Order: sequence, then structure tokens, then C-alpha cells
Amino acid sequence: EERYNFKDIEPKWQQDWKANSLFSVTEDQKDQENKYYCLEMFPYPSGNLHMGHVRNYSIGDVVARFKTMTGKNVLHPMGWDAFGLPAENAAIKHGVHPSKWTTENIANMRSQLQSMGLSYDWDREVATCYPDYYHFTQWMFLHLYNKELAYKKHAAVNWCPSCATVLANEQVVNGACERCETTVEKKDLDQWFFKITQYADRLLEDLDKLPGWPDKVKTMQHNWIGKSTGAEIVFKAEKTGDEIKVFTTRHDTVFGVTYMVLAPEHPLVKKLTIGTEYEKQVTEFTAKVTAMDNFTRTATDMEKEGVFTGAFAINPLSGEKIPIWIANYVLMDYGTGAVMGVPAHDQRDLDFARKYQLSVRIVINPEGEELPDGSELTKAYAAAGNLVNSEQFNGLPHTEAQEKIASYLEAKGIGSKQVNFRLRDWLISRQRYWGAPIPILYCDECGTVPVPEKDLPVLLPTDVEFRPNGEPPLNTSAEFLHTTCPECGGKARRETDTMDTFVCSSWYFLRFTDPKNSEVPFATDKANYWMNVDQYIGGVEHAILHLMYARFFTKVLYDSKLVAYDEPFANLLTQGMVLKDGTKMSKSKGNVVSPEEIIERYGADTARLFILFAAPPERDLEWSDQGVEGCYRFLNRVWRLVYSYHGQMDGLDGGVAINSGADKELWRLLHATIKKATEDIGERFNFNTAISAIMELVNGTYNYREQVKDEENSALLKAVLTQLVVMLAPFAPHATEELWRSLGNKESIHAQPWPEYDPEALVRDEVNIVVQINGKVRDRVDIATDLDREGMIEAVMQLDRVQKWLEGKQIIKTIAVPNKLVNIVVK
Ligand code: ANZ
Ligand code: ZN
Repeated sequence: EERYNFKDIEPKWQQDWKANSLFSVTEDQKDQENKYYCLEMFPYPSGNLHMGHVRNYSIGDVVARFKTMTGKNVLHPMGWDAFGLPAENAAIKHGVHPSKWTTENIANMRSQLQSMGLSYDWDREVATCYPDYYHFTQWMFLHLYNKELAYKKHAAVNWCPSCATVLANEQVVNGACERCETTVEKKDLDQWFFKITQYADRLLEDLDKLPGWPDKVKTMQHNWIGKSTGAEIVFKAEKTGDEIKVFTTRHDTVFGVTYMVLAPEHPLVKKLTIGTEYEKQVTEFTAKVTAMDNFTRTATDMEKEGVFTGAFAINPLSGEKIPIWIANYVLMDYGTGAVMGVPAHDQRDLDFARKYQLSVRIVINPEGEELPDGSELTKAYAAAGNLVNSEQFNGLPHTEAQEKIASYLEAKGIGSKQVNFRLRDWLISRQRYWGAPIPILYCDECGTVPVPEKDLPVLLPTDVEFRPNGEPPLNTSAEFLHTTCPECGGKARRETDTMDTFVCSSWYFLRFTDPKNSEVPFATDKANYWMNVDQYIGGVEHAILHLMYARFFTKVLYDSKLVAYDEPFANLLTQGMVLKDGTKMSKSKGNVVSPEEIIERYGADTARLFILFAAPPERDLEWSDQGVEGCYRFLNRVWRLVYSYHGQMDGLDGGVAINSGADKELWRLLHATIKKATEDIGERFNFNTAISAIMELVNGTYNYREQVKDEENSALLKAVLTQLVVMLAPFAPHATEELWRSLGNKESIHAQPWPEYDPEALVRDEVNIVVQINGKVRDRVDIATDLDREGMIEAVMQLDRVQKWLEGKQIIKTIAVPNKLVNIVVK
């Protein structure tokens, strides 16, 4: 067609690619080196694609198509992270079953993705909520359980009274539920945990194996793991003789301890205060503090508050007697839940000491300096120095003192070196319906019994109440709840918690390597062929949890020799946000541009091209209607150019003869474009600059035609147009396919090799430039290419022909445009 009619073209090629299984892949075990696994974070099926998805998947699609064209065997799959709260909330609100809601959303979003023309191998599609998938999520649970990496623990958990569910720490934002903003309470429940802390060291150290990850993501993971090295020191309660262990990173300051603080939840608090005059104030304070979440308690601007317990402890090094307090800033679940207060060298302790008139003792002086008396200190001294007031350790530099004091503690049996992590075990229990049931049974005789592998999957029942006042929905299905014990045949009750959806997404990249396997989660040889993921692409919001959990699972499976890689994602790209009017596009801000609308109006190729052209992938992208318009006009311009030759290019596949300067220039531009696009896409993912180079080639081709008029070099033009559409194919796959066929090709453009440039074509030794005098063209001369402005003027001035024009005149000004012209202004 003369006109660029995306409405016909796009669905036509989508069907053609599907009918020809263009994007289906299988392992080629003989050539493992040549595989490439490109993965975008799979979406939650919320119902509709948003621009963030469009961006994520457009980026991935260019990578996948480009790698395919460079000869790689590319795995590029897509699926659905389909369990989770919104489906259940929809069930509660609209009475529609979560499974129906989710399946319908998947169908809708799948067709939206398909309308974008993404190169997925749809035969590998998975959804975490389908029994054939969660079968193996349950398998993973059992695998961890058998390795003693899953355990149940009575724990105080964050409880959202409105969602009637337990929240992970990271789902609590400023003390409120992430979803409904209700104030979070504490509640004691039996919970399942995964022992991710056992992998803390490896999760930290192996970050060094990931040069292809953004530093900011590695830093976030690093801080989340939060390794600190220090010592544990055993103090003793003066009256009761109970041991009180503290964790400190500054055991060199142990002679500066002037008080001790326990977390209000510390088990000794009751014992120390029971029946004393302090009991009341301690109980009241404890009640107040435990109602707060850890985030609020430790926020730097949180006022530090505490109360005295009436008890004292003995410093095991100095023998000194120090008061024991409880305070809001000491947490029970870090270190030992007890802290030695060193106000002279810790600002938090100093604030606390000054507030409650506790004494301050300096034990570290800066080199060659003396701090004021402790009572006058307003700023804690936390930097390097030498020990004072520390008996036999006086005079030592503080790092050396740390070593000596640690050895002393160990020798006396009153302490030891200690490493602590901020990372906590992963709480995976959810008192929710729409998740993978935890495959555990409770039998009166046999206790906790794992469901035998052959009995998986434990299916979700359909006859449940979705809002049963606090108890888990699975508790309301009698059929689900009551079963028989596989060990003794007696009565047993099923676990009614389901798994955190992060469990489902911690292994999906492995399932994609063998998505239909009904015996095991994946066959090791297939996983080993495709893994690890060569390029992972997704939002930075997953920088901590999802990536940490996926790394943890991979390491566990690696240790079990089920996969040969201990890191799942070799390279990670975190794409920027899509902004409109300077802020994030979001429903709540009412500034959403719907992908459907854009595709309807301009076609998928324009939408893709705009989103890739507007900014490099890692930067935020500002939506612009004019930008979209511009990309649409560009595709039309390409269309008119290429389509004007349809049916005329047959039999022009021989060599290209360069007949004129204009030929040579176009030939050079073509190869320069190939070089730039290849490097920009392949090495840097700078899709925007690759696209602008292709745009320049289009302009250059139009200029060429204008310049040579009827003397077109058809073989040259065929070469240029062919490679032009091939290079544009990863960005605008439908229009380029149509144009490619119009040039007489029978096979899909997406099966073509990526063009290679000829370095010789890039050489342009001499360039013909215009010489102007006072703006009038007086001559054309050949000078060396790529001279800078000064060099050009110098070269032109040397020419006798030019000197003639200048005879008897005074030069006022010279202007040079590189490789184009020199203008001399004279009087
Ligand atoms: C004495 C001391 C003196 C400390 C000094 C610091 C500076 P990181 O690096 O985060 O591991 N601490 C220990 N357990 C705590 C808990 N459960 N709640 C609140 N604070 C706790 O921090 C370790 C330091 O945090 C420890 O070292 C302890 O204070 C405090 F000049 O001990 B320090
Ligand atoms: Zn039993």
C-alpha cells in the first residue's frame, strides 16, 4: 500500500510470526556458548498494561531481537506473577473468584502484549497461580524444608487489622500498611521462615561476581545484608547474676560504658523489675514502645526515650557498676537486644545520656589532642584516636585496642569477636487465600509432616470464605483442612498459610528453561544450557527483595547440584520511570497515558520507537505527545522512501559499484550508521542514539536522491534501504517486515543477520567543500576530511586560487563549517 497503514500491517505480521513459530527456541546443546537468555521481570496481572510495562518490554524486545540477528540462540519468555492480594481484594469487593479475576486479566494483558509485537516464545508462558506451576513452588518449599532451611517459629509479626493479614517488614511504610495505610499492630503467630541468613555471607561476597549490575543496586543489597563486625561482651546483672550479652562494633570503648540499655522486650526486663517500685513505669513504657514498628523506633529524628529499671550491671573489664535502662531505640531483633552505652563516642548514646543525666566518660582522644571533660561534651567523638582511661590499654591506637581487647575477652571467657547481619530470615507465611498452599500437615501422633512429593500439588480449595475475621481463609474449607497423615494414616490437619508471592518469583526464570516439565521443576541439563540469565531487565523497585530472594534460591539449588550457576542474573538493567509533566505516571496522579490508546492511534511500532528514542533505558523518560507524533512522522517518512521502490529492486543483489562522489558519501554514511547502531545497541544499550543515527541515514538517503536526480545508483540504493530496514527492525518490527517484503524478500526480516560494516567504506580522505567570499560561492575545493575549523581555514588559504580572490582585500572574519564550507568575509 502507498500509505503506511499500521492497522492492517501489525496484526497481519503478528499472526504470520505466530503461524511460523518465529520466536520458538530449543536448546542447542552442542553450542552452549551461543545461547542468550533475555528476561524481563514478569508482570503482576493487574488487568491492563501501563507505560512502565511498555518500556520494560520494548527494551527487552530490542535486546532479544538484536541478539537473535547477531546469531545468538535467544530465549525470550514471558509469564505472570499471578498470586497476590489484589485478586483476593477483588473477590471481597466484587464477589468474583480470584482465579476468574486473574485468568481474565491474564487474557487481556496477553493480548495487549501481543499487540505490541514482542518476540516472546509464547509456548513457554507460565503463570504462578496455575497448579502446574505452584506444584513446584511447593516442591521448592519441601526442598528447603528437607535441607532445614524452612522452619516454623512463634514470632511477633506486623499485623494489618484492615487487611487481616501479616505483613513483611518491608510492607510496613512509616508504621502503616503499604496497601491500605492502616496503622500496623503487633501480633504473635506461628510463622514459616526461610533461613536466608544462612546465606548472608555468600549473598554479600558474591555481589563482587556481578560486574554487570548497576552499582546502586549492589549498594542497596550490601546495606540490606548489613554485615557488621564487632564483639559480644558478657556483662552481669549485679543482684541476680544473670548474664547480659551486648553486641558492639566498638569494644575498644568498653571502659567508657556508663550505662546499659535493654530492649523493652528483652526477657530479663521482667525479672529485674518484678515486684520493685520500678515495675510500673517499666511496664507502661514497654507497652508504649512495643506498639511502634522498628522503622519508627529507629528513625534518626525519633526522640530517644527510656526509663531506669532500678537494676545495675557490672562491667566485666573495669568492674564498675552501671545502671540498666530500657529505651525505645534498642531493638530486640538486632544483636542481642542489649547495648552498652558509650555516650562520649556515640551520638545516640550522648543524646540519651544528656537527657537523663547519665555520666559521660572519654576513652578515646584524637591523635595529639585532648577532648574536653565528658560533662561538657556536646558532640560525640566517633573518629580515630588513642585510648585513655582504659587501664592496661591506655595509649593504644583504637584499632589495635580492638584486637587486644577482643583477645583479652576471649582469654577470660567474657566475650568474643562477633559478626552480625541486619538481614533477617524470610517470613514466608501469609494468612491469605490467593497463594501457594504450604505443603505441610499436622498430625496428633506424628507432629509436623511434610506432604509427600507424590501428593503435590496441594490444590487450593474453591469453597472458602474470603474475609473470615482474622483466621486464614483456608481454615474455612473443611474439605481442605481435614486429611489423613501419610505416615500413620491417622487424622491430620493441613497448614492453612499460603506462601509469600516472592517465593513464586524466586525461581520462575528456571521454570522458563523447561516450562512443561511435570516431574520436576526443571531438567538440570536444560537449565544449565540456558542459565544464567544474560540480561535481566526490570524496575529498580525490585532492587532489594526480589533480587535477593532469587539469588538465595539459586544458591540453594546450586548447592543441591540442580543447577550449575550460583548467581541467576549475569547482567541487570534497571529501567527509569515514565514521567508525565515531571512526575511519575500513575493512576493516583491522574496523568496516565494508556498504551492501548497510543497503539490504537499510532500503532505499536510508533509507541515502541518513541519510548526507546525518548531517553536511554536507565534514565527517566518524560512522556511527550509531540515526541510520539514525531516518531510517527519518521516511520511515515521511512515508509514513503522505501515503499517508492517496491517491486523495482528485484535482481539487484550483486555488488555495489560506487560511481560518483555522492555514491561514495551515501555508502560511507550507511557504514558509519551500521557501526554506530551496532555499538550503541550491542555495547551500551543506547537505543536512543542508535535510532538517531538511523534517522540521519534516512535523511542522507533523501538528500542523495535529490542530489543525483535521475542518475540513481539502484544497486547502492537497494543496499542502503535493505540495511536501513534491517537496522530498524528491532525497534519497529511490523513496518520493517512489510517494507522488507516489498523489496522482494521472501523470508522474515527478523531472521536476517545484523549487518556488518566495512571499515574501508568509512575512510573519506578528501572532501569537496564550498569556498565563499562574502557569502557568495566562488569555488569548490578538495581538502582533507575531518579537519577542525582552524585546519580548514588554513588549508583553504594556502590555495593559489583562493589567494587570487583575496588580492588587495582585507580579511575581516572567517567562518568554517566542518566538511562543508569556508566563508571569508573581506573589505
Ligand atoms: C557500643 C558503642 C560505642 C557502639 C560506640 C557504637 C559506637 P551496626 O554497625 O549497625 O551493627 N547496637 C547493638 N545492638 C543494638 C540493638 N539491638 N538496637 C540498637 N542498637 C544496637 O551497629 C552496632 C552498634 O549499634 C553497636 O555498637 C551498639 O552500639 C548498637 F562508640 O556499642 B555500639
Ligand atoms: Zn501421623
